[in-house]
Amino acid sequence: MSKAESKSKFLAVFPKIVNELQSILKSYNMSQEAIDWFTNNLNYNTPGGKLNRGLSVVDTYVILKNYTSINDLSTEEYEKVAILGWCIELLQAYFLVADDMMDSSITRRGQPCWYRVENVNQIAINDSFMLEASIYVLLKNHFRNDPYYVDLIELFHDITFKTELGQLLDLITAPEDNVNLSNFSLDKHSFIVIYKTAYYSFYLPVALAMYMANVSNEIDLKQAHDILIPLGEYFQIQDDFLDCFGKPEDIGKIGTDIQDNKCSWIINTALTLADKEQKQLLDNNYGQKDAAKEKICKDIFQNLKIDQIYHDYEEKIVNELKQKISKVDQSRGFKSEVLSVFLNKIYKRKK
Ligand code: GPP
Ligand code: MG
Ligand code: MG
Ligand code: MG
Repeated sequence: MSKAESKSKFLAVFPKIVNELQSILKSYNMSQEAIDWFTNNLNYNTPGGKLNRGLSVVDTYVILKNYTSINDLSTEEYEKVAILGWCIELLQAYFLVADDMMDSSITRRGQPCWYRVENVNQIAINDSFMLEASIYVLLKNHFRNDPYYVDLIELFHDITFKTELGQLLDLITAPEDNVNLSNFSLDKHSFIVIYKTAYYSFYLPVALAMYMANVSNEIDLKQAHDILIPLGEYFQIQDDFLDCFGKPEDIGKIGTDIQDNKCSWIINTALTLADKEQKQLLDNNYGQKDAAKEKICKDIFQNLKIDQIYHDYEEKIVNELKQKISKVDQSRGFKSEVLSVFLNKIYKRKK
């Protein structure tokens, strides 16, 4: 099955999920207006992205079950694993609706951020909570009778908490009113991105599929974790790179990291290379809501050849990850292919 086909098969499950969630509101006698609002929230914020995380749950499950393709799954089995995939997409939707408010972002996935849509505004806060709560409704409806039900719930709770810790660090390291680049470091950056991105984007999809495929020995979960966390760190470094050097039409969003005073990989790398004069310029221009000042920072990044350093970093980390993947112990049923598929999906990504 081609990539496009597996994406459309996955997308075809989403309207069923929307129906299922709508029926709960109906059973509470919610007004049609409330049902419509919730439906819009779900449709606007959940399916419009790359769906990498959700699709990875399905792909990982297929590999762990030794199936040759998605077509080997029965309809019920496919829907069940796809629902688990959609649960991550709902988690992601919840994070992004909230993150865009916190980051004062303008666009997401090529459309205005939800809080900027007419009449939404601060209601987006409650909408983000409802996206999160929907995860547990779906888990209860579809997994309550499975022996790993509690594992799934605990995993979602644990990873959500870790992501919120990462978001906290991200925000308090980038206060809007107090730009102080000496607060930043590459070590701090690494810590932030592991918590805010790597856990939910990389470890979570694989761990979910492992529970459902019953390949969830603690040793195997740790093997997956120990490769997926550095892989997720690499992914967020790509996100930081694309925020500054990517094209909005490719990435579907307008970069805000420089104006938002973010402790990104770009500024941290630049600070390790800048001379006194460049450091002074960065101090005076980074982290301010001013396009001309943003441009001065970007010019310094160009002069320091940050793009070349990024490409070198990418080759180095990918080789290290390949080495690690080649050493995975597959004797209990875990498969290193799960990890190499992930790596191939993100290598040299432009969006
Ligand atoms: C994205 O980082 C961070 C998250 C999606 C985690 C948000 C967590 C919450 C608890 C709300 P980012 O701001 O760099 O992403 P983007 O560049 O896509 O806005
Ligand atoms: Mg953010
Ligand atoms: Mg953001
Ligand atoms: Mg970013």
